[in-house]
Amino acid sequence: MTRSLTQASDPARLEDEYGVHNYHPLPVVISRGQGSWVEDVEGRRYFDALSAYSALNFGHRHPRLVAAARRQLDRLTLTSRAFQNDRLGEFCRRLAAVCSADRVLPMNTGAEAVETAIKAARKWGYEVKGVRPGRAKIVVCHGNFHGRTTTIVSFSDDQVARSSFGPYTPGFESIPFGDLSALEAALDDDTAAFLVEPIQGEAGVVVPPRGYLSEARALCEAANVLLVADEIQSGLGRTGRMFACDHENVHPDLLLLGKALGGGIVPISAVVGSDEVLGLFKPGQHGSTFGGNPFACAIALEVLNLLADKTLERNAAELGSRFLDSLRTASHPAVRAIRQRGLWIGVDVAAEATTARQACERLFAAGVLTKETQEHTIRFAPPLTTTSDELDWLLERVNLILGDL
Ligand code: PXG
Repeated sequence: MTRSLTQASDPARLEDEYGVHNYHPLPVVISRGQGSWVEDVEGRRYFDALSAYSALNFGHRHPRLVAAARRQLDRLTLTSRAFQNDRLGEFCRRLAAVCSADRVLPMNTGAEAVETAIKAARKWGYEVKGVRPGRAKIVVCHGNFHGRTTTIVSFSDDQVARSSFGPYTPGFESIPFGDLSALEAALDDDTAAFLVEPIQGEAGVVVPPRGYLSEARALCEAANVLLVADEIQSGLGRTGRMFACDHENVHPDLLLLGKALGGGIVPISAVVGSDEVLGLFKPGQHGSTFGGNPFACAIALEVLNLLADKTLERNAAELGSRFLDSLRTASHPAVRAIRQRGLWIGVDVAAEATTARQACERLFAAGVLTKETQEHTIRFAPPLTTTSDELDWLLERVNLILGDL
């Protein structure tokens, strides 16, 4: 066999040899997916307990999403924004209604939605609030994860994500997450926005103290500062409510969505907000070749249809509490802490017992795919479509492995 033929039959080696090593994946090569399950190239089945960090909230290849994609493939896929298309308006109308907002600005990736919100907030700061030219400040939180562009890593405190990528974009002040006095002290006449994840995902599913979001909302209002909620990972049913902000009845000025909005089929993100802020953009001031394309909009519309009757939210809330109860009851000695909101669970393992990476490798060997976040947190985010029987199957394996660490 020639060298190139050997390589062509080994996708893991091809990725290793020709791809860039900016990830450290588990050693599994997935070739099929359906619902909560995936299959590797050798035919082994695994439960997908990560759901592409919430991008697969509806599982793999949900039949209604695949059907919506097929219908749209047969009609129209891309126009650019040089012309209008017959799906974008309806998508904006429906998403604005779901978010009780006026306008929707569609982009593609989560990082682009965050960048868009930064631009929108600064523009509002200068043109509406009256921030001094060139002085707009955005307050963010320690432990944040908002994406990987040069501006976004500028206000990350994760050294792996940021070092060697300077010079860094100025205009951000970072304060402790969950600390209202720090927030109050940071808000001033030059502050355009407070950008926050209502629950910090990459930090380890960190849930702020009760009342934090509603108090933050009040502080922002008092200081004439926009509250920008990054719900790219927490939104669209994941936490047992449509948005994580709903747990405190908080309505942000700008809401950022991504991941699950594309139904696990396409990247589509959005900035959703008021006319006062998003109405400031004029032609030429922002855009994206693929943003608002009819293919992605058609799928996102079906995503909103899937969420409309709240069954999936309720399922996430119910199965999530069962997940928590099961782990609490088992009381594994190697488990230090469990944080849960809906089907989003962070489990801290004791440093002397194992690392989260090793625990994920053990789970993988038992047929459960998930991924560590930080050194000692295992993050579980099963699809919101997970059935009761599937959850039992999953919990049996998870308890077995956690009990054995
Ligand atoms: N905001 C939040 C809260 C996120 O979790 C982003 C923004 C950025 O989204 P995009 O679509 O630009 O990746 C995220 C992303 C990864 C990775 O592989 C990203 C996330 C979680 C885990 C891994 O870069 N979240």
